[in-house]
Amino acid sequence: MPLTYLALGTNLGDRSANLRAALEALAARLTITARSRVYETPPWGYADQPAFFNMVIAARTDLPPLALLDVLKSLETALGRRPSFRYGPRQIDLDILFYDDLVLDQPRLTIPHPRLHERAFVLVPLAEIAPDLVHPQIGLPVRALLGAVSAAGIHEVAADI
Ligand code: A4P
Ligand code: MG
Repeated sequence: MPLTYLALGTNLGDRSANLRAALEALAARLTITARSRVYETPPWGYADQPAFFNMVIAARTDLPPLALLDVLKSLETALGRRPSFRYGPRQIDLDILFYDDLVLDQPRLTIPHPRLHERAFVLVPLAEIAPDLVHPQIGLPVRALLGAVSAAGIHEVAADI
């Protein structure tokens, strides 16, 4: 079964509860094989919003990529996400980082996630569970991608999930 890596992010409401609910819903649809710890991270892209909780999971799935995206989008809605603006605050954000070593560029879905290598809030938790995973387009392992960004302000939290 294909192995996918997903990023979870939340900065509205009870952030631990949001992650807990997301993990429970994801576990009902996918086989989670690894999960990172939870990190509190300063907002990236649009600064005037609360800090995020971020984490990354690895999961096995039978769902092809677009069907997986549909599942994630419907989970976001079911978990209470309301429309916001680009890079703005959200109850829960579920992004596909990798899907095996697939490279895909479609209007609705780009894999690997096009901004993951710029984002310490993704690379810190990803490096915890997959430091040697090689980015199929960039050709570098996650630990090297992490070495090229600043992880300032990111710290692990003892989230109750
Ligand atoms: N889409 C394309 N590729 C993908 C992919 N690999 N995974 C499309 C998921 N979705 C993908 O996403 C918009 C559309 O992107 C989707 O409908 C899908 O068809 P969205 O989640 O609805 O909108 P968005 O999240 O506001 O836009 P975007 O550009 O995805 O924002 P990001 O990149 O998710 O950034 N700072 C910290 N510290 N932590 C965070 O988690 N998150 C964001 C959101 C900004 N700043 C942050 C964080
Ligand atoms: Mg998103």
